[in-house]
Amino acid sequence: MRLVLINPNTTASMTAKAGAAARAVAAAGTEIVAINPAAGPVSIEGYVDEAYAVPGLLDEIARCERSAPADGYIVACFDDTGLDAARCLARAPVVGIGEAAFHLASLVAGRFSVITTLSRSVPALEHNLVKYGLAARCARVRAAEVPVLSLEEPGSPARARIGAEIAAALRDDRAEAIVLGCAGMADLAASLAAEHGVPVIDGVAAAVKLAEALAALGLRTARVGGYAPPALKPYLGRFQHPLAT
Ligand code: 5HY
Repeated sequence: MRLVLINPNTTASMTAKAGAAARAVAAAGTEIVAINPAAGPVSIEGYVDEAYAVPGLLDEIARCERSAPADGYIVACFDDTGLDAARCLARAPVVGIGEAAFHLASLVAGRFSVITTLSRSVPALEHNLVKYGLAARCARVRAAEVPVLSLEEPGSPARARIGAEIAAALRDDRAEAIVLGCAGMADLAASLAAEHGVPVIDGVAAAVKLAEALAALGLRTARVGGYAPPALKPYLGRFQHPLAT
């Protein structure tokens, strides 16, 4: 099976990191292809970055669907940026790393806390938890106050700040598990779990296993209702309809 992981931001080192984290857990017969758009924000921190990342994400999905459709797609941004629109374009299942992580956390703990990067990213994650029906299982969405790209800098204080928030979550939130709220944290899950003695869920790994499961079960996104393919129509200005040939 072939899974395409799309990092919606344009930082290649994050794409490579997410691809490595995906390959580390992929089944023997699963090929992981990790890509990112050439245009768009270098990191997604809040609503405006999210909005400007979506066209690039959808263009990558549409390109894959035209040239080499995947057996599953992974949106490797913890906000699940553009996830619903991506499901309208792809025949195969599309799994967001945020949604995947929340669901797996709910299977191993009664209460979990999320540690994301900046405070401006928190409301979008809280909204997603309500949308996915898991808000009652999440004790709190915390921000370590680390910029997304600081996770790419060797020697940055990011890991220490994430660790401090984990300790606070276990102490103050009664959290029983931790969800890492950024694709750029994918390489930290195992060491943080060992350090803190609780399950620490990385959304990239969670999404790979859920995408494999959906593909193996032959489950594809429903083509009726909200995820029906978009009607062809003119798009004036800089954007082209993703299904226009
Ligand atoms: C992510 N931003 O996973 C999110 C996390 C965040 O560029 N990749 C990003 O901070 O919202």
